[in-house]
Amino acid sequence: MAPPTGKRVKGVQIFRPFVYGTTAKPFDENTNPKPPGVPDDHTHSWTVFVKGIDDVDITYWLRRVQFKLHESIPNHVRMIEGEKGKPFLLHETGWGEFEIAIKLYYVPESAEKPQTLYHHLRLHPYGRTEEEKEAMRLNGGQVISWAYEEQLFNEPYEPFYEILTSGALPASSASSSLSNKTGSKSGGGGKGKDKDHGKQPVRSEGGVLERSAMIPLTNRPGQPFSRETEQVEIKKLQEALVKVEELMNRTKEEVARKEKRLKDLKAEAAKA
Ligand code: SLL
Repeated sequence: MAPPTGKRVKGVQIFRPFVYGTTAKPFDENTNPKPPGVPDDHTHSWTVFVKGIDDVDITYWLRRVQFKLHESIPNHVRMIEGEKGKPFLLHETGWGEFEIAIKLYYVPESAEKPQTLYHHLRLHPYGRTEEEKEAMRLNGGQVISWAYEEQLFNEPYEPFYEILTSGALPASSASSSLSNKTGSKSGGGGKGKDKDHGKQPVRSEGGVLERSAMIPLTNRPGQPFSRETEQVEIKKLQEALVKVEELMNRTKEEVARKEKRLKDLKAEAAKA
């Protein structure tokens, strides 16, 4: 970790979205033939990754990623160095599921300590219903287990703030009517803002641009994290809330009925 330089930008929190997870595919003579040298007991090829939403570059804040695999795998601790514009990924083959420790190493300017995420490698779809299982399948029988996450940088050092917020867009495109304010979360008291230097990143075709903190507007195959998904989730939560309220009301009525019955019984007992 490099010594921090400059001052922290007070009251500012900057978040950068990213996706991590695994994609697995069973070996199959036609669709996914087993490469030579792969042990007989291996049933799947799989990939674990960390990448930007819509594949935007994230190497300007994330320098390297360490994937710690199951100890049965030769060389089970793997370090992947960031290459600009490319996802951090690792291809493997195997037979079993296990938990992968994903350790994120930030760029030295951030002066941030590494952080570890845990992700379960899924080779087989799971779910309570066939529908849920099917939702984990992508074209060609791939099993996906992906998660959306936001990396939060709280009061970044000035030089890192510059790195985080510069270069998102060519200045000329900043005036488009499609422009959309970059994602930001305010710090305590609500005074902080991620202004991205006043640039207004433009979202095109529901996609996002390099260094932006925006989420795509719509889903596409292989890109399930979007405002659209968010709206669907919000709707589900609202519907669930209505159900919970219904249930609560019914329970309250039931309690009231029982209390009345108890009172009646007591009154009867007192008379007798
Ligand atoms: C299980 N607890 O029993 C887990 C362990 C280990 C998976 C899974 C080995 C690959 C290799 C492999 O797939 N290990 O030898 O390269 O399901």
